[in-house]
Amino acid sequence: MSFFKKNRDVRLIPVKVKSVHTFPAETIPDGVKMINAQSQWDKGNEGEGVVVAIIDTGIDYNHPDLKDNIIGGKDFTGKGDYMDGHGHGTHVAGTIAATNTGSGIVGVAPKAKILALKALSDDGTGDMNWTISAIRYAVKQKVHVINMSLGGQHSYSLRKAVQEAVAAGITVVAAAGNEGDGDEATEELSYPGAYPEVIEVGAVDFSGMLAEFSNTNNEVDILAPGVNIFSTYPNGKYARMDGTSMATPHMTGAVALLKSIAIADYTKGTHILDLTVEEPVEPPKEEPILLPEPKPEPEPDLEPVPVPTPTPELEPTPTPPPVKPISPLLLLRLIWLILRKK
Ligand SMILES: [Ca+2]
Ligand SMILES: [Ca+2]
Ligand SMILES: [Ca+2]
Repeated sequence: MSFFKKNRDVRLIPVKVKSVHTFPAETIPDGVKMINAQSQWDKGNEGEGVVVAIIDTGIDYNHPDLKDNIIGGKDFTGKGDYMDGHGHGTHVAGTIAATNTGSGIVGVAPKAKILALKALSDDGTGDMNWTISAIRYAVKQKVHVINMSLGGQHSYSLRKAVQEAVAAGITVVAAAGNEGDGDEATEELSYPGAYPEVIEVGAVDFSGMLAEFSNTNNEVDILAPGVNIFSTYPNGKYARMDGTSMATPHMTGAVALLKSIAIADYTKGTHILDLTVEEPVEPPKEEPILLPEPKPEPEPDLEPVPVPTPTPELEPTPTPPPVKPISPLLLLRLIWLILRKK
């Protein structure tokens, strides 16, 4: 692709900086309002105990609205420091976990902690290997969620790293990409977003309309606000930006809130598994019970034929078949319901 620099094969999902602001009084951004994050805060859940790795251009770790939530970081680009010299990673971080301490903005999960992994240079491009190394590092650090507002072409090693993260129990959230043509019937694919293992996030505006730039494909799982998003920006500033990059951290913050509930329950250790059904379940009426075909008894003196094992190491990953006809808008409604309702 011609817009890739030299042999840089990953890039952030391009964004438009629409305006830059100095410090506001504590503000809940419209996107955070739209997904009803407040409904979780009201129940005392602000993402406590959850660690989110943000693989991006780094983060301004001195930003007053972020510094208390950044527990560390690592540079994979050779810069030697995970400071954000671009602005993209800092903006993403604010949507996830800007602190609620009386000024600036509030992120979706204002008590979640951030691990800042710089895998894109200050010009917004990066080697695929930097991203893969960052994913592996996040797995070693046992983070709970990974946010990747970046994308590129399919790479077997990238998918393998994502699969390792998912196998380790980490939720991976990635941007759909901004190559959309405004037509939901045509596919635009960016990776890791389009891998079935990740939660792929497209962008809507504040009225819930799909953003024209948002990639569409059968692996998109959810739509979140990604137009005119207000968040943190380097040097203690704030900016409005557009992109599926901005939608993705709304979902990541929501995942952090949901994981926080699970972690709290687990840590307390007082929950007893109880599958009691309060309402008596109507027994099925005349429906015959369908039993699986009984397996034929194997001949005792025949060696079982070994099932040939697939060799995934050698095969390029095939394009996943379209299996999910569920409308992304329906899914957005679902996450709204989860966050809004008790
Ligand atoms: Ca704040
Ligand atoms: Ca399309
Ligand atoms: Ca997906």
